[in-house]
Amino acid sequence: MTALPTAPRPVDPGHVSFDRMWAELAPVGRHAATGGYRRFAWTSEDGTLREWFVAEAARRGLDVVTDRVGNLWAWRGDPDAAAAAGTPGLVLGSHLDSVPDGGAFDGPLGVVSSFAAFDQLDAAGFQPDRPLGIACFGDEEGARFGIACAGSRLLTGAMTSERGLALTDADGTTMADAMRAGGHDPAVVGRDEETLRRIGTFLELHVEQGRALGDPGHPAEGAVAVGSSIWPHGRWRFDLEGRADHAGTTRLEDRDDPMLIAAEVIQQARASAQSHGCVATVGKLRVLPNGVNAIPSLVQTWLDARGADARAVRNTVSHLASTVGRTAIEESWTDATDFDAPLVRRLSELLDGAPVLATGAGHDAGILATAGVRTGMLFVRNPTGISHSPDEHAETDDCHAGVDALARVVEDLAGEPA
Ligand code: HGY
Ligand code: MN
Ligand code: MN
Repeated sequence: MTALPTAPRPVDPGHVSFDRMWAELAPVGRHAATGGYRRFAWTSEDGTLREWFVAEAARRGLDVVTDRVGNLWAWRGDPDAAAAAGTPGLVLGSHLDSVPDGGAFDGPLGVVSSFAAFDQLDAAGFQPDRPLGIACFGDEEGARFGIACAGSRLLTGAMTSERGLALTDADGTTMADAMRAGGHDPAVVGRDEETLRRIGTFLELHVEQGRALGDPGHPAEGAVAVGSSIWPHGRWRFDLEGRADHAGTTRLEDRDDPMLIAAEVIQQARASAQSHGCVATVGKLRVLPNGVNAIPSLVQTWLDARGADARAVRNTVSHLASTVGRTAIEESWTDATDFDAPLVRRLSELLDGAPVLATGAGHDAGILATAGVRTGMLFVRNPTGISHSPDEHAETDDCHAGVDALARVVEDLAGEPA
C-alpha cells in the first residue's frame, strides 16, 4: 500500500520572512577569520544595520522614528494619539549591535523575530486595537564606549547625556563625535519623554544565553521561556600604574611592573566571586605601551561582576579591591530588575505554561523596566547556552517557535482592555 502523500505543512509567512531576513543579516559585520560579529555603535556596520532596519520597516509600511538618542522605532498606527487616548502602543524589538566577535543571535534574534511576528499576524488578518512598534536600541553591548545598554540608558535618563557623549573608544573618539559621523546630532541627546510616553508595554525576545531550556530533563526544557528578572550587575575598572622600563636590562628587583598586579586582580576576582556566590570576569585589559619588550607604565583592567544578590556582588568587588590593595572604579551598575509580575504570569499562561527564568544577562528591557515601563521578555532556546561567542547558536525550528510565541502574545496583549 503506497503511503498517501503527506499534505505539505502550511507555509508560515513569519517563518519564511524570518529565514529571508536572517540570511540577509548574516554577512553584515561578520569577521572572516573568527566568524564572530563586530557590529559596534556608530560604525559603518552599524549604519548598514540601521539601513536594513529602515528598509524592513518600509517593506511593511511602518513609520520609522529616530528618538533623541538615535534608537530606531518602527510604528504601525499613531502612537501619540493612542497614548493620549490612554492606550499606548505595544512595542517589540531588541538590538543589532554585538560584543567583539559576538554571535549572530544576541540582539538580532529579537529584532528579526519582531518583524516576522508582524508578518505572521498580518497573514492571519490580525487587527490590533493599539499601535504596534518595533524598537532597535543602539549600543546595547557597550563594546565601543564601555557602557552597556547605552541607547536605553540615555533614552530613559539612567545615564546623563553629558556622561554618555563624553565616553571615548579605544582611539579616543568620543560618542558625540561618533554619533555626528554616523549622522545623528549629539546636541539633541537626552531623556526622551515623547518616546517613552508612546510605550504601553515593551516585550523583548532574546536568545536564552543559558542552558535551562536546552538541558534534557531540565524542568525548563523547551523552546521558549518567559523572563522573570535580571541579576544585579556592574562594571569596574582598576587603573594599575607602574614604571615603564626595558624588558631586558631592568633587574627583577628594580621593577615596578603593574602587570603583576593585573595578574593578581584576575586571579583574586575569580576567588572572591567564588566565595561570594557570584560570577566575575576580567575580559578586557588595556596595556600601555603594550610592547613585548617594554615593562608597562599602566595596565587598565576591567571587571564585570554579577550575581543574584546585589550585596554579594558589591562585596565581591570590595573584597577584591582590598585583597589587591587597589581602587575599583565603578563604571556602571544595574540593580536587580523584576519584570512586571502579572505580565510574566500572563505570558507564561499564553505560552502553555512556558517556564519562567531569571537571567544574568543585561538587556534594554531591564533598563526600561527600571524606568517604569511595563516590560517582559521571552527567551529562545540556544542549546549550548554559549553566547558572546561565534559559537552562539539556536536551531531554526526554535527561532520559528519564538516568532510564533511572539505573535501569540501580541494577539493577546494588543487586544487587552486599556
Ligand atoms: O552584558 C550583558 O549582559 C549584555 O549582553 N549587554
Ligand atoms: Mn549581549
Ligand atoms: Mn543582548
